Amino acid sequence: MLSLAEEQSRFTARFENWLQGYLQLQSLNSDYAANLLQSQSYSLLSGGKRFRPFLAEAVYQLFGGSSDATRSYCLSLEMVHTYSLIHDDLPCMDNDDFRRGQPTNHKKFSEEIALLAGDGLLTDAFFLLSSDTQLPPSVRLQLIELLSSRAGSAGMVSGQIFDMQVSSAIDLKKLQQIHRLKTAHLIQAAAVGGALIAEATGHELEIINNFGFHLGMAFQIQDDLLDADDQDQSYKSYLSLLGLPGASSELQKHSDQALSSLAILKRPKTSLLEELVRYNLKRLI
Ligand code: GRG
Repeated sequence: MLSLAEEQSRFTARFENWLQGYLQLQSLNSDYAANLLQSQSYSLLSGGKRFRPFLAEAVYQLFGGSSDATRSYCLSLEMVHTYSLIHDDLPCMDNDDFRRGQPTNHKKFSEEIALLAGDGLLTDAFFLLSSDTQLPPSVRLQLIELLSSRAGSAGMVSGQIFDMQVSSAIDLKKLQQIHRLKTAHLIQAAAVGGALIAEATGHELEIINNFGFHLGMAFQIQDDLLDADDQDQSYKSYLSLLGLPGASSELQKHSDQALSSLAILKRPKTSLLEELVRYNLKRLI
């Protein structure tokens, strides 16, 4: 059995290959503005961890999947994630100059191009999914429903609005809602999507949905702990509301609940996902 690091590096090589192939195909389309593709490629290829695609693939494999069937879903997840980061960095949102140690998309290109790069990525993600003839039409439809509901108005977008509106008087309930919508929703969609592609049962989907929620919340709390020095975020984090012991205990609680969900599944190959939960507890980026 391979370790998590080996599985991750194998998957990342496959994913980068899928992404290069996808971008190359787009470059052949003379209707695709060259600077738009350049700006999208810049953000898609700027060193993301590929956490959501890897999670989708790991869940797919847990339920016996072994082909390249997750390709379009993994690409779509990363495209939606990348759009959200590009738009989040814009001057009208967080107004950030750097992401992943490099100039943000609007700094490198322009505000107009960054805005449109995000619009294109979001829309193209659903074109890619809907036109993937490797997947049965019913699975494609379920994936589109899942991803659009998690990323849409009553999902990540409202999460962003609640985040913009909070004041220093924020309470834990509001912070949990923001984290659930902004972060856990997409991570949950990655996990459930992998199970849908592997055609898991309704009961299994429910358990994976629960697993994805707790992993997503744990991922965000860890992000808060890693961002402890970020002055802009200082009052809207688990750290400021609960202190280090409280935030660490919430992180552990969600991680334990994610692990308990896996245990309920009674599947033989849960160890990769268990390792992923433990990796999040220790990650440094
Ligand atoms: C603009 C509609 C809209 C939404 C933006 C996702 C989001 C909402 C904003 C990004 C800022 C942020 C801190 C979101 C929380 C989710 C999160 C931890 C994102 C970073 O994900 P990683 O660590 O990023 O997977 P990499 O760089 O590895 O891809």
